[in-house]
Amino acid sequence: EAPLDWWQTDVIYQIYPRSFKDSNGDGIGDLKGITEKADYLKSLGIGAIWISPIFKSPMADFGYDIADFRAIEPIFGTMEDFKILRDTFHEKGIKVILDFVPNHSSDEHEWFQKSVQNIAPYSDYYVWVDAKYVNGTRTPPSNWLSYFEGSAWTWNENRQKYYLHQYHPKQPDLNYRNPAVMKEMQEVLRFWLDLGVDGFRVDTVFTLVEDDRYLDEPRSFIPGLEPTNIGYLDHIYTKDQPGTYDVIYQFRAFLDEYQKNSTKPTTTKFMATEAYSTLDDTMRYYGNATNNGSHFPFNFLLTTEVDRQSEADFFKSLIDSWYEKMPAGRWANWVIGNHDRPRAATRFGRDMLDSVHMIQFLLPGTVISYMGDEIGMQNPYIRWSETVDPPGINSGKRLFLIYSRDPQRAPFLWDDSVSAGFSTNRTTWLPVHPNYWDFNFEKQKKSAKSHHSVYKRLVRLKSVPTIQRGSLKIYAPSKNILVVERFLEPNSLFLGVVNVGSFYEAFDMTKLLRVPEIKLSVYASSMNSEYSDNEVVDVAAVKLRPKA
Ligand code: TEU
Ligand code: CA
Repeated sequence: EAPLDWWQTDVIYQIYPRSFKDSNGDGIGDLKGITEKADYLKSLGIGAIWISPIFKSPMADFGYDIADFRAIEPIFGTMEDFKILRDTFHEKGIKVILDFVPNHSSDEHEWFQKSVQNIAPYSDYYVWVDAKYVNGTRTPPSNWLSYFEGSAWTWNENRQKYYLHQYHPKQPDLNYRNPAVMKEMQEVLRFWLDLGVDGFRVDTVFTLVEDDRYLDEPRSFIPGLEPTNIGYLDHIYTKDQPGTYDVIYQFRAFLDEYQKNSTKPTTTKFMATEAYSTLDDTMRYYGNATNNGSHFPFNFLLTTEVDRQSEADFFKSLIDSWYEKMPAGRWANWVIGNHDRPRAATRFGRDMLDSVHMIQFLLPGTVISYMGDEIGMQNPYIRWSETVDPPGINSGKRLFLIYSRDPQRAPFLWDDSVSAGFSTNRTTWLPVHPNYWDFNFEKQKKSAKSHHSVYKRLVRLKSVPTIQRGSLKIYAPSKNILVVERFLEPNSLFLGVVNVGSFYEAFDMTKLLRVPEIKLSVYASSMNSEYSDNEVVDVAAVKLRPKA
């Protein structure tokens, strides 16, 4: 068996840079702040950081609208600050992964400015389409919707055409039918690879290419949605189109080529793709027999499909489905949260978070963690008047709590000082969770049963051979009990037993212990587990607290 590579063994930790650590007191996190926390991250045991976009941006989508793919946004610091960050983490053996946003640029990007002026070669860098005229009135080419509410088309007087934006009007979609665009974006990859970055998280890949007949999409079967809401239509022409996969294969080929041609010995240049797609469409991002796709497409099953109400057999079939559908020879991964979804500790509850972490870490595949989940941060309530996220604002006063992503982006809770130690400024770009004085990292640091301590132990567990390459079997012996079994020949067995229900349970593990002489120890005792470490457990009646 080939030895596992870094992106298979290392835990990847996502940093949302505006909210991790503010070094200069302007209330917004920055690169120096991240560098200041390098020791914190090293002690967590993670092996790679993925930093959400840090590039020049007017911040219409808080960095996912990029005005210069090669420049650092001044709010975050300078190129010098980036190089110091890179060196600091590399010296500690931590890889640095950047966000790569190929679907769109900012409308303030030079390419778009020139495209609007119809200046060669930029005229066709974006998706420009003629208007349709209905009874003499100008209408968009199709009924396509933006992920941020309303039409995906905006009229441009100068071009006398509409341009496509699957997200914000300030995020025009790039046109991958134009080979020059692919070239440009590969050069962006080269720029950062030359600067020593280890890989990329590729943003919103399912929207890269659209059907160019610009036909209307049919209504979805989801009831009760406003006609301006993205869920109102079935995205048969704008999502996971065949051409999209070719774009991904070309990015991957570029990374592999770069690595091959590199004169210095180098570690694998990695890419993970982000797509909220059906399982079948998601799997296609891995590639096929002729082309490699991404090293892995993010697995959002534990992010979007389960919550604290889910029963054990549902967890089981969901988890099994990933391994069943994953193409042979590929590598799995598990995500429980990110800057776009309500936090794991909010969806599952803090009483269940450690169990969910245990499931995530015990499963074969790479773990990707969202900053703050290691201490069980929860979504704060953020008022309408404080809301800044476009889908929150655009969905209006009545619905913003459903669509705003601000709460999961609130600042990291470091300690009980001003603004939770995130900033010296009392005013921060998003409010600090009001419970920070009682709930923060400092407070958890010393307790062996804190979320933080459990998380740290799970990171270490991830380097155990049985967890890295043992076989997997999942059992749901009752509606409340979920068992994750990992086994490595000849006799190494790990059993993760989780009670997802709301009643105390006594669980008989005798049958599962198919290796006769086993020294049982509770590896990770969560804050609400009945056991302490190394306690001898009566295997015939393992006591399980609710959600633990
Ligand atoms: O997200 C793409 C995505 O698929 C979404 O879940 C989207 O954020 C959500 O539906 C909008 O409410 C990526 C980034 O992670 C996200 O932060 C960006 O806003 C988006 O792409 C555009 O770049
Ligand atoms: Ca697109």
